[in-house]
Amino acid sequence: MRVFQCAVMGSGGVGKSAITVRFMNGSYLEWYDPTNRKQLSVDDQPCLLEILDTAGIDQYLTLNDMFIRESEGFILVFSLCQRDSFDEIIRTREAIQRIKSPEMNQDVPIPLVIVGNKSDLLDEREIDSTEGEKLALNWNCTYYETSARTASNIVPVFEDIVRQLRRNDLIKKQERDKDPNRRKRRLKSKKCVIL
Ligand SMILES: Nc1nc2c(ncn2[C@@H]2O[C@H](COP(=O)(O)OP(=O)(O)O)[C@@H](O)[C@H]2O)c(=O)[nH]1
Ligand SMILES: [Mg+2]
Repeated sequence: MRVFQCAVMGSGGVGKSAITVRFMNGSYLEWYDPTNRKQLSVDDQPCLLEILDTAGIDQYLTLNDMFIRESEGFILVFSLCQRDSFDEIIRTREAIQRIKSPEMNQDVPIPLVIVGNKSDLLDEREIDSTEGEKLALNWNCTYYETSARTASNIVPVFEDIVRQLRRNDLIKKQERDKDPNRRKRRLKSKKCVIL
């Protein structure tokens, strides 16, 4: 089964762990399996999602770089009640692009979901929905407002990243099939197998 690697990133305190725990075992702020692997079915197809909750190490840039290198998809979380955390995901995306773009086709979008968390704290909002939606439009990705506390909109975030990762697999496969040199190499290697 295809295992998708996905990193949950964002400032400390925005709810990265709370969202991950909510998704992994349906509870709020409780212990969960540290392997962070969950099997789920999206559009009637099963897959394994490996989630890297970048817990408590947000400030160590080199570690973040390593997480970015190892991940295929990204869930960028900010708190709807904290303007700073919204600015932070813009910097995080720049880091992702810097690290990922040399190895990726510029035309292929990096699987990414923007998450505005703590939607239950209505009175404390600092970011309104249109700002998040505008950013998503700009980045050609999706935007969800969630609450790990009430479990609102958590599952759709992870289903969305799986769909994007699948689309990415498909684009990569189509590009490989298009490359004539690769096809030749493949045919050659097939001959070797017969010998
Ligand atoms: N009201 C509310 N509080 C939340 C929510 N998610 C997380 N929190 C609170 O924010 C704190 C930090 O959450 P945590 O998951 O540890 O953030 P992390 O540092 O990004 O992993 C928690 O102690 C919760 O009290 C949410 O959806 N709603
Ligand atoms: Mg955490």
